[in-house]
Amino acid sequence: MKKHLLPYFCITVLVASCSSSNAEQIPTVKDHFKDDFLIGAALPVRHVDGMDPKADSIVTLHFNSIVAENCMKNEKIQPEEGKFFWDDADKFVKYGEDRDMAIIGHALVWHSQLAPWFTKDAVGNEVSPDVLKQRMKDHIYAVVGRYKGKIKGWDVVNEAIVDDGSYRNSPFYRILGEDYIPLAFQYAHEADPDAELYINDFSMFLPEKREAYVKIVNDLKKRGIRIDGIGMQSHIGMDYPEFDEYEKSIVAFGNTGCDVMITELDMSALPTIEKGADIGAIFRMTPEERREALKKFNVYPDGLPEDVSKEWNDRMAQVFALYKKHSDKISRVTWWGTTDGMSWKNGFPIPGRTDYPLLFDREYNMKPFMQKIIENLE
Ligand code: 9MR
Repeated sequence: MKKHLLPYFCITVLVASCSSSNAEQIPTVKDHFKDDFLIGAALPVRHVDGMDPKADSIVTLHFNSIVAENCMKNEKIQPEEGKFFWDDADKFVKYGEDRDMAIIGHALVWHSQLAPWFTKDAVGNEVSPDVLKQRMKDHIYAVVGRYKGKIKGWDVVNEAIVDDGSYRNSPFYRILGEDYIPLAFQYAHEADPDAELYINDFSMFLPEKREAYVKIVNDLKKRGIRIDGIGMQSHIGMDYPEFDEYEKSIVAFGNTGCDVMITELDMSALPTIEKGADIGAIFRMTPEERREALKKFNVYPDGLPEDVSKEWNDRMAQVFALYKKHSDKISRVTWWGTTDGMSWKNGFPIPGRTDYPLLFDREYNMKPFMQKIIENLE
């Protein structure tokens, strides 16, 4: 850490571990960007349960938006037909309400973490279009309805398009075709007419995905169906995306009239194995391949070397300069987690890696690039 940043770091830790009463006296990330965009974090259940008090202090101090990392996903919230598990989602929403945060719901219609019963009949065949429509409607009405007026916006459809720009061959697409997207948005709007509604995906910097989403969004708008935001997940790496492609997507999405949201930001400091965020990649390797890959690609198990840390921080500073440049289009920047130790990236695409992708390190220190930004040293 640079010497001139040390006093700030000490104050942050002090304030973060005390009451929030002196929080206004130091620069915070959310205050720094208050005229630009919301600053969010994805929260796991253990955070909301109070099992990580230091992370709790950080989130309370520096963030003004939260999103449910897992607890609102289909398999968690309706594991069996008609049997809902609300405890974790209720606690998550209360956490955000208590702190007056913009609460984001994630995700209503997604092929992954989908309860096995949802698209199947009693003997395991895919259900008819009418049955799936009814199940989608019931699910969305129940979940969105329960938190009506409390959730600012929902990721309604997640990861609908694959890298070549075509529709993902998900059960939703197989059974209902392209119509499943407008239907999901329609049901969500009916369930809470005031909630914002978003479409969300990874690798949004790819020209093929850019084009596909601009078309989907324009089609929805032409049909008079509400859509407020396009979520660019932004699970990025040291060697991707190229900034000009990333910027082209921000501009193209902004030009649809929707808000652009950076919804799941993290940047792996490790060699890239898999550019997307398709969790299935983990299971495509045999245990032997995984062991080999771990040896080869888990390159900083004991800490990030100074030069790599500098490179990571320099690149993140550029990423935030890009967001700032387009703050007229970007309404929220959400990190997919708080501290490096709790990131999903430690397990993707090989379990057992030690990665450094988030805004705070394993000792709860803010990364230097952001300290410089909020202290106006950049
Ligand atoms: O961070 C989430 C991780 O804890 C889960 O195991 C994983 C399962 O699919 O989902 C992660 O979050 C994903 C998000 O919901 C959608 N975009 C990709 C994210 C990273 O996989």
